[in-house]
Amino acid sequence: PEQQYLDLMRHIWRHGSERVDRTGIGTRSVFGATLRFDLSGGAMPLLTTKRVYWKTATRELLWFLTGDTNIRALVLQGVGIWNEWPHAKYVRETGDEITLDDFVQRIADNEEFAARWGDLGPVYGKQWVDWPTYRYRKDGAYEPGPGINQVAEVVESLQSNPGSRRHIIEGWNVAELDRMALPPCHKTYQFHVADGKLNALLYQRSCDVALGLPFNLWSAALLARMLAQQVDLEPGELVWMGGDTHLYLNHVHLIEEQLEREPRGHPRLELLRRPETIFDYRIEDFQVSDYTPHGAIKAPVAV
Ligand code: THF
Repeated sequence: PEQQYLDLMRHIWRHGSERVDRTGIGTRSVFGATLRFDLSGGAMPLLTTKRVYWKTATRELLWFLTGDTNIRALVLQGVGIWNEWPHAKYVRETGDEITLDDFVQRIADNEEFAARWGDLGPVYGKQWVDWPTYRYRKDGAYEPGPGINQVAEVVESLQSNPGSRRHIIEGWNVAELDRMALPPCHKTYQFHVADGKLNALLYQRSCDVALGLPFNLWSAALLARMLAQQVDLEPGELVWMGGDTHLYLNHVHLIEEQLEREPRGHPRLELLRRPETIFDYRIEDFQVSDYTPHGAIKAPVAV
């Protein structure tokens, strides 16, 4: 299964179109790609050709499920993957040339500072569990309505109407894109029940194959596992689809090193507890076994 990832990486590196992207770094890119992973028996799309920090990705997913969009909660858990965006915004808007490390320290130490500068806007967490609504009054004016918890609704629909073709969690709230630090990359999740199994599909509009995709695959599979547990289904297949699927040119050392490596075994995930709801999982509930990856490969994230 990991070979699919390596093949995609190799294909983009060899045949992708070179283009200048939003970040100015430059990418090689293909448009449209699909990967499929069997999740049965506890199998997970956790790459072994480099160490993937699955606990970091798990903490991020649990953070999404709380509805939080401020990086402080992640920072306090030692998770740094969202720090670059608020830091860049802070420097841009204040002219204060503070380093990333100092900025992050201030987010941790100062709750008020974090409230002012640590928020990413209405990104994944907000849209997943509290998608804003409005309702029309009799006079034709409209007013705010109750938020929609898409995740809770999918749990409910998987239970009450498993055959539905509408088990969807959507991050792409068109009306709010301009307030997000970054419009969602992993924007649409769809779930599907067949033969007692829960299948999941993730559509990602834009994908950083070297740095982001290992996280995105893990998180999508993890969400599928959690949902399956909550609704008493066996995990089925994860289908991943990418729109602009790219490699950053400054990831060349990572790409060349990783493509030399051979996959090592088949990591598995066990859920140690069955929490009351999809919102009650904790990091200790997840146990990975048979994971003996090659070493991590550091690379800078494009902001
Ligand atoms: N923007 C870009 N350019 N790439 C992305 O992968 C990406 N994301 C999120 C939003 N915008 C993105 C942020 N997610 C890492 C991993 C995921 C991220 C951002 C950064 C990262 O640096 N990973 C390193 C270190 C991990 C660690 O320090 O814990 C790694 O080696 O995996 C994709 O959704």
